Order: sequence, then C-alpha cells, then structure tokens
Amino acid sequence: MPSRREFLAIAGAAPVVAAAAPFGATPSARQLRWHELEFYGFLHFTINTFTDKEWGYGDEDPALFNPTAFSADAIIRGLKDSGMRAVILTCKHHDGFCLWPTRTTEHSVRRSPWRDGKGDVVREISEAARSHGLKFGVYLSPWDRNNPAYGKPEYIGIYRDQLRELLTRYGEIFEVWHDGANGGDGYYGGAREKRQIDKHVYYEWPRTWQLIRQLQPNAVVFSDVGPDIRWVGNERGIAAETSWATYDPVAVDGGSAAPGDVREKESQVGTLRGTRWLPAECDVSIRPGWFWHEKENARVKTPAQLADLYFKSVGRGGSFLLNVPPDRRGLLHENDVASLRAFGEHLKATFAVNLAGTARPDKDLQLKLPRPATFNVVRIREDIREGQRVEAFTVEAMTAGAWRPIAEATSIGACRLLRLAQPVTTSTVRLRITKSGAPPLISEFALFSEPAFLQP
Ligand code: FUL
Repeated sequence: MPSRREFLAIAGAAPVVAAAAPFGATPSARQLRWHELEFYGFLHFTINTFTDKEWGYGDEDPALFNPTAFSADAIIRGLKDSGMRAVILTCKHHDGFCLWPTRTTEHSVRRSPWRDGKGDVVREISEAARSHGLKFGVYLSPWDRNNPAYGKPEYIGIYRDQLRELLTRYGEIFEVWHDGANGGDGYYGGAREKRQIDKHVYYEWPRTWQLIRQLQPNAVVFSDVGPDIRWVGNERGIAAETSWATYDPVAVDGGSAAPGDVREKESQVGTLRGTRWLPAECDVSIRPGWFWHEKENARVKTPAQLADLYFKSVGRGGSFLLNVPPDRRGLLHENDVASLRAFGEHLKATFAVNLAGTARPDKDLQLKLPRPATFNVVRIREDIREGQRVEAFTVEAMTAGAWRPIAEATSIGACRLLRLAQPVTTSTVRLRITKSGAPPLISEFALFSEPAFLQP
C-alpha cells in the first residue's frame, strides 16, 4: 500500500490535519492506485465494426474481421493525446469472436485474413499501451452468443480458460471488466435459440474473482457489484451529483445483488456510510454507439461535451471511462482524434496551474493567497485512505470585506470539482464543512481557471 505521504504527493498537497483512525470503509491498495488513474479509454472493436452492428448474433464469419490499416500505435497515441492514463479493450464481445489466438474456440482472429490469421489484437494493443505509458485492461463478455456450451456448466470452464489466457499472456493488467448483459437468443454453435441463465448462480462469480486475484493480484475487478469498482448505473458517463465511494448493492427485488441485477439508480449515488468501498466508474462512448458506424462520424462528442462529462465523473469522485471505437481501417476516425486532442489540450490548460500556488489551507480550512487570483474551478480532495468523511460543505470567498458562498455540494471523496457560475477574484477562500461523519481530512484545496470553449 502506498504510504500516506506517497498518496498525498500524487494528490498534490500535504495533509492539513494529523492522522486519525480510519472512518468506515476504506480503499484497498489496488483501489487507491485505480483512483489515481481518473481518466482512461475503452476500445470497442470486433466483427461488429465490419457488420455495422452493436450486438453480433454469434454466427458471423471470422473472415469478416479484416482491418486494412490496423495500427495499435496510432490508436494509443490518439487516446494518449486526450490525457488518458490507461485503456481497456473488448477482447471478446457478446458475439464471442476472440481478438486473440485463443485455444478455447475456433471463433477468433486465427480464422480471419487479417495478418494471415497470425495476428493478435490483444498483444498489439497491450504492447502499444505499455510503450506509451498507459496501463492495459481487458473486457471479456460473460455472455457468448457463439459458443455451443453457453448456458451449460462447461461454458464456465471455457470462460475461465479465456480469462486465464488474457491474464497470463499479456503482462500486468490493471482492470478486468465484466459487463452485466447476460443470456438471450444467439447462434450457440448452430442451435439458434434463446438461452436464459440465472445471473445469481450460473457464473459462480466469487470463484472467477478468486482466479483473477491469483493471476493478477493488482488488477481491480469491475462489475455492477464490484468487488473493486462499481458500474455507475447508466451509460451516459455521469455519477450522481452526490456520489459516495461506499456502496452496498441491492438487487431489483430488494434481495442480494449480482452482476446484471442491481438497482441502477442506487449505483449512481452509492450508499452514504456504506460498508464497502466500491467507487463508481462512469462509462460512455464518444459516439452514440459503442462500436464504430459510418453514419455516426458526424456525431462525435465535442471537446466541450467531453469536459462536461469529466466534471460529472472525475469531478464527483469516480473515474471517466471513455469509449473511442476504431473503424474498419483499424484506426480511430479523424473526427474522434480531433475531439480527443482538443479535449486533452483543454484539460491541460485548465489544471496546469493551481492558482492557490504554494498556499495550503490552515486548520480552519482557510486559504490565504499571496496575491488575489481569478478562478472558476475549485478542486477538493479528501485523504480517502482514512475513509470518506465529508457529507456537505460550502466554499466561501472573501470579497469586499465579507465572506460569500461561491459553491456548495455534498460528497467529496477522491476528487470534487466545482465549476463556478462566474469567475471569482479574491485572495482568501475557505472551505466550510457543514456535515461530516468524522473530523474531515482534506488533502487538497486548489483553484484553477478553465478557459472558455469556442463551440458548445
Ligand atoms: C454493455 C454491452 O451490452 C454493450 O454492448 C457495451 O459493451 C457496454 C459497455 O456494456 O453491457
């Protein structure tokens, strides 16, 4: 586990209150490392890219997978330009096509003309990611509409073998992603039928998670119920305005939850003073669909829209998982690349300089700047190693000899970003904690100036 000093160095500030006993649930070492990533990419790429579908049925000919100019390096550079620190690849989506030469099925890149059947998308993306300093994670869909064994007990062994390959062949994995879309109609080796599974028992998730812990002890595991990271309950990339890192998931019927069976509204908020540290990951696509479609080339989110999502995900204590789907060439489309780059520049310009300079809050959480500064963004972090404590607060600025409130919110956690309605010029700011489960431990109180966008 990083020491308190290391963690705070990353958060960019010194603690303002001496160490105290932890309050409630606290993050594990792997969760703490994940919190530092904040913003990372998702790559949805498979046969769907070539069939113009979002969910393949599972009967697609592997020969359809044939990107003409695939470049993992160009894809990763495009993502890195936006400030992402990691990337997760759909190694297998619901249609069952494996992007690596697996021993578990014939339905893979080995039967495609791409690189004469000798290619391995997982290898190329993982290596390019690492060479550019990005961490690498895997998405492996539990639902497999191609596999004849899906719905039967033997499929669970196949799924685990696939995970074992992914977690042993490609170096360090930072995150393992299991989505909650499970069961339904599919090809299933020619059966072409509907197969329902019991989400609560079929996958024996705890055993699969144990296998992940064994093979990749540093990886965080994502699903609707964790065990490390929770789905945020929507695919719009936003956490609720009040979002707790603690969460006790509940099934739709009020019973015990499972991947694919949670009350989505509660996933967005988490559980105040909940018993488990399960912070939210906010996933969304840069386009309307998860996969690339020609007709969506003009519907790429603008840098201003991406910034809005960043403030509503990272700025509410979660992470921002932005999908950017490669096209049929095996490259990111120019429109996506342009938007990512402009967004990356905006992020840099916004957070490059903390206008509080070297000023640190005193014990009353007051910041005295050497000279007046003009800012429109406030960033506050709690020392989450000691738990999430703050439940409501106000930021006040001294202007014309009087304190006036400039922002107000509830949860802080790993990071709270406040965008002010108007820029404020002052040399004295304070944080007033109005509700807190335990004495607050604020590790950062910083001020920034966000430039305006020319285009909405
Ligand atoms: C969902 C899937 O059904 C979508 O296709 C996409 O992969 C999304 C990220 O997860 O569960």
